[in-house]
Amino acid sequence: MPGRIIRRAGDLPARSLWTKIKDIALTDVGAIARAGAIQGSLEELEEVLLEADFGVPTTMRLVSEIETLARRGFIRTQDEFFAALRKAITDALLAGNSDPRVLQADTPPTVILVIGVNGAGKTTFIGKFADLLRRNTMSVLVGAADTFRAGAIDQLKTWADRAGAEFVGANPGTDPASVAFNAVDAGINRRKDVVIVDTAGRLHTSGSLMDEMKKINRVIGKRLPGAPHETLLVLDGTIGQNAVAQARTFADAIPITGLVVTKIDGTARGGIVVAVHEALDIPVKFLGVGEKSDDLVAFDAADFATEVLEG
Ligand SMILES: Nc1nc2c(ncn2[C@@H]2O[C@H](COP(=O)(O)OP(=O)(O)OP(=O)(O)O)[C@@H](O)[C@H]2O)c(=O)[nH]1
Ligand SMILES: [Mg+2]
Repeated sequence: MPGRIIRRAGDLPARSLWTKIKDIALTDVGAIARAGAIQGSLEELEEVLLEADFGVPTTMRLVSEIETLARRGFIRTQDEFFAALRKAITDALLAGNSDPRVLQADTPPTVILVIGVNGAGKTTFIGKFADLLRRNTMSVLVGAADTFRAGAIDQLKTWADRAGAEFVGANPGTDPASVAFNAVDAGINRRKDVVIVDTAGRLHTSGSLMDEMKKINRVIGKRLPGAPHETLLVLDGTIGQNAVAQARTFADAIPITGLVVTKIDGTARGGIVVAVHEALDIPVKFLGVGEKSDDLVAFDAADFATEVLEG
C-alpha cells in the first residue's frame, strides 16, 4: 500500500517542520560554515527538531550529521539541505530492525497480539487493520481479550462487523487469557488466515496488568506454538517522549515485533516515530492517521521522512 499524505486537505494549514527549518538562516549553509558562523544555526535546528519530538539522542545525531555535511561543503542550497535532512531521517528509520512487513506464520493462522496503554488506539487500529486484511481477501478473526469493560467488547465487535471479520468475545470480567486462548482456538478450527487479539489498555507502571499481558502471551503460545507471530505495541503519537519510556517498559515485559504509532494526523511532532524506533530497535509497521477505517498507513521510511518535513 503506498504511503499517503498524512496531513489531508481540509486540515488547518500548519507551519511545516521544513518551513521552520528553512527559516533558520541556513540558506547558504556552506558559506555560513566557511565563515565559522554555523553554530547558532545548528542550535536553532536542534531546537526545532526537539520541538518536533525527535528526542535528545536522535536530534543530536541528526544535527551532527548535518554539521559534518555542511562543513564538508555538501550543503550549499536549501534543496541540498532538505535532501540531506530527509536522507538522514530515512537512514535512521531504515537502520537496524526496520522491516515494516507484517510477519506471517508458515501455516495459518498468523496470530497478532495488540498491546498498549489506555486510549492509545489499539481497538481502532485493529478495526482498520482487519478491514485492510479483508480488502486483501484474507479471512480474519478478532478476539476481545479486553474484558475489563463491556463497552470495549462492543466497540471491537462493531469494527469486526464492519470489516467482515469473525468475532470471539466473552462476558465482561472473563479471564482475558482464556478469551485469547479461545480466539486462537477458533481461528485454527475455522481455518482463518489471521487472528488478531485485542487487549485492555494497561499502564506500563501497573505490575499486575503487565503480568496479565504476559499470561495472555503465554497462553496464546500454548494453544499454537510459535504464536503470537506479531506482537504490535500501539503508541499514541501525541504524547511526546513518554512514548519512548512506555515502549521500553512494554518491551522489557514481552518481545515486541512491531510498532504502530497512532494519531499522527493531529500532530506536527512526527519525530516521535524516529525517536522510538531508534531507542528500541523495533520496526514501525503502521501509522494511524485518523478515526476512519481507511485511516491506516503501511509504514514507508522514505515517504514518512518527506511527510514529517513537509506535512
Ligand atoms: N485522530 C485520531 N484518533 C485516533 C486514532 N486512533 C485512535 N483514535 C481515537 O483515539 C481514541 C481511543 O482509541 P481506542 O482505539 O479506543 O484506544 P484503545 O487503545 O483501544 O483504548 P482502551 O481500550 O481504553 O485501552 C478513540 O476516540 C479513537 O477514535 C488516529 O490514528 N487518529
Ligand atoms: Mg480498546
